[in-house]
Amino acid sequence: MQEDLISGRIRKAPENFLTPDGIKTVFAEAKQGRRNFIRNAFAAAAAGAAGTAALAQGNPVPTEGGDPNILNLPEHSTGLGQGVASDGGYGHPSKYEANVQRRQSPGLTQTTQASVSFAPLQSLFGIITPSGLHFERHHQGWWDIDPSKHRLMINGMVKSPKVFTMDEIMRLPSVSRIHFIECGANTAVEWGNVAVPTVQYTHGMVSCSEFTGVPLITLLELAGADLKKGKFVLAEGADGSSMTRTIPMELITSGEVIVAYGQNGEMLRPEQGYPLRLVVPGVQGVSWVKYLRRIEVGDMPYATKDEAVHYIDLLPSGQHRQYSSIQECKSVVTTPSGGQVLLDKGFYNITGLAWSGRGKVTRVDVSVDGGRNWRTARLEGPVQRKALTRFNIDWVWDGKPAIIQSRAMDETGFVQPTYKQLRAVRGTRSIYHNNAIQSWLVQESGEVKNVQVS
Ligand SMILES: Nc1nc2c(c(=O)[nH]1)N[C@H]1C(S)=C(S)[C@@H](COP(=O)(O)O)O[C@H]1N2
Ligand SMILES: [Mo]
Repeated sequence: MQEDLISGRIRKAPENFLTPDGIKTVFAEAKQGRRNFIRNAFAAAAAGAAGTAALAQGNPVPTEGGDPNILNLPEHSTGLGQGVASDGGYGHPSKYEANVQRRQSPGLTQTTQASVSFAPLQSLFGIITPSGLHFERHHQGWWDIDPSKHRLMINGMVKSPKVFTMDEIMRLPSVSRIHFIECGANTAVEWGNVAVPTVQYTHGMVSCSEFTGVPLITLLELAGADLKKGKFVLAEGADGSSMTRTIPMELITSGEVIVAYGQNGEMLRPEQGYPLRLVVPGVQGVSWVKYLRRIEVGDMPYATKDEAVHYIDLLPSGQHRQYSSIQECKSVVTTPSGGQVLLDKGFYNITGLAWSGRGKVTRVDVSVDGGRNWRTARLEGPVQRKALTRFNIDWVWDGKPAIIQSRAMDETGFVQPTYKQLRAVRGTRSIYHNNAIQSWLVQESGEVKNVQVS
């Protein structure tokens, strides 16, 4: 847990580049309310061995009070660097970024074969999730399927049922689009109360990629699907979970649903459904069937296990709501966020992510006083439909406790609800579709905590 908190520290602040021991010291100092650690650390280094070394090299600049890291020429400025492909022909992140990992949640039952990992949102920039950090949700484990043997069958209400090979699919006209995918259970553990410490675990079941593939409508037309009577399709995966989901035909005829093989410029990762997955923009993750092997055209919803008894919402009336699959407008501040530490008073860039399953995010407001006052954040463009949208806003921290929140709006006029508003409609016993406003408490020590404001 301690390690998780450390990995969630403020990016771009100097402590992010300290050794794990150094980070622990900063953490302890912040707890005691002392925030001058960095200055002390530099002073100590300058007065110590590093300072003397600089003088011994005949460096004319006095090092007293100076920073040896700028005064001394490091080995990488004087020696020969590594040659190409010495990393094995496929590049990896810097070893100094080893803490940036997808992780299992401390808020969920730990099993021997974990089925969920969370993306480290606190460490990511912009809107694209690096493929190796994409969250994972496997109902029956993941596979690395041989693409030469993978097939996609189109059957049901079609003139000529078809079986496609990967080669056949990849010859067809393709599109590339940036979309978010969010598991319907993202933020589920917060329904009752604050449950986990960091944004990785509260919101890390959302990711965003550029997907490349063939619009499903193209394949349906090739098979001569009956687009008048065919009101729904069933999508089926090739893994042992027999993942099956009903998709309404309107989403497909609009051209939005893609049979994707590409992710962020390369083939899908095995964890994301290599070699073929369904991309259903705006709809909860479970409908994005991985290892896609069959599409059946039908005239009514299929009521499969994954939609009749799973992925349903228990309402306060005791009734279950089915097929509530659109991911409504939502946002979260990723820095400062739970587990991070502000090292001193002064300027900070508050940054976060917003998204809506109904189209474009049009506005994000940010509060630093628990929702009493709001300022409108800057959206980093171009804002795309059904994609993560990055927002930023300036903030000068006065060193007093602050509660940071973000509230997103989308092009339908929907405003992200408070917990009070959400619970009034949904109660507290749901699992799925929690899009309430998230609050982070910045304490006087600079430590940031997950809290709920009703
Ligand atoms: N074939 C198959 N497709 C699947 C799943 C699965 O277990 N098997 N999990 C679903 C769920 S619940 C989610 S949230 C997303 C997760 O996608 P990811 O692992 O690429 O993040 O895939 C969906 N598609
Ligand atoms: Mo999911």
